[in-house]
Amino acid sequence: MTMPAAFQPLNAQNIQRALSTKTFGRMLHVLEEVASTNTAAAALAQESAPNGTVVVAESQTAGRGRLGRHWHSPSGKNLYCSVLLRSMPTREQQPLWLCWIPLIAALAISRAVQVLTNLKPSVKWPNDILIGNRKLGGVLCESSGVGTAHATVIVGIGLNVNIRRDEFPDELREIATSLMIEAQHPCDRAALLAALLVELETRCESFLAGNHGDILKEYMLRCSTIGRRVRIELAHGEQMDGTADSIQTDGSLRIIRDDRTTVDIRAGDVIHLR
Ligand code: BT5
Repeated sequence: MTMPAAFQPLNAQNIQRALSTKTFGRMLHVLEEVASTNTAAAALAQESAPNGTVVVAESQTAGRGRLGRHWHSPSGKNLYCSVLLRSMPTREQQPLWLCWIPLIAALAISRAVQVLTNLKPSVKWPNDILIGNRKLGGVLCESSGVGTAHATVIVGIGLNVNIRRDEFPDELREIATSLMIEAQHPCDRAALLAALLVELETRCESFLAGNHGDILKEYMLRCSTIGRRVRIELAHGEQMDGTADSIQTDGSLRIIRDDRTTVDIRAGDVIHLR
């Protein structure tokens, strides 16, 4: 008896069979265990790996989020992958590109999930993927050589796929979710990764071709932060409360504070207040 696709270990053949991209995932490294797929992708970048190289692993021993936070990465259940981007806009456009890549990745993930499961995840600014108020996935982008001809960005994606609620550690059980929990059936990770890569590739190409307005529009429609009362946690432990108004063309989040002053946030953690 063959194992249902949803429970099969990841393998390069299954992923590439499902792939409809031009470049992303055509060079593919499938690993059993790795410290972090972002670190593995960075090492490959040093060895001149091509644009669109993907590293995916069954488990991570040191999966990380932003600001060095831990990313829970148990074996055989979820997706942990990194995409190496070498395509860059002009030097002047690079800062804008770097601001938008994590937002574009969050959009691509949400869209791929919707295509495969009919669930409709939202994005929480800047780069969390949510179902309801629970976190389904996250994005960690790391760049190097910015401003030079050798700039690279590694887009790291963690997505909870077939993990059950009782398999989350206590601290995540109430704030995280997975596709299996939400859709009530397991999902084929190879198909999901292939869908995610085509959604990411299309949006990256579109943005690099100058269609910033389309991405902004799509992001605004997906973003559950807009219109919410939020608390922004800035560096150095500072906090700011207000209402999230809109996303600006540079990808920043516009907050209207209670005294009606406006602030554009470029980096920070957002808490959706009830
Ligand atoms: C993120 O960070 O959300 C980015 C996560 C990126 C992970 C991928 S996996 C592949 C690639 N390789 C890596 O090493 N990393 C990337 P942040 O916004 O800082 O959120 C981190 C917080 O999310 C943690 O402090 C926990 O509260 C929560 N968290 C940790 N693991 C989680 C999980 N599996 N599901 C949902 N929430 C989780």
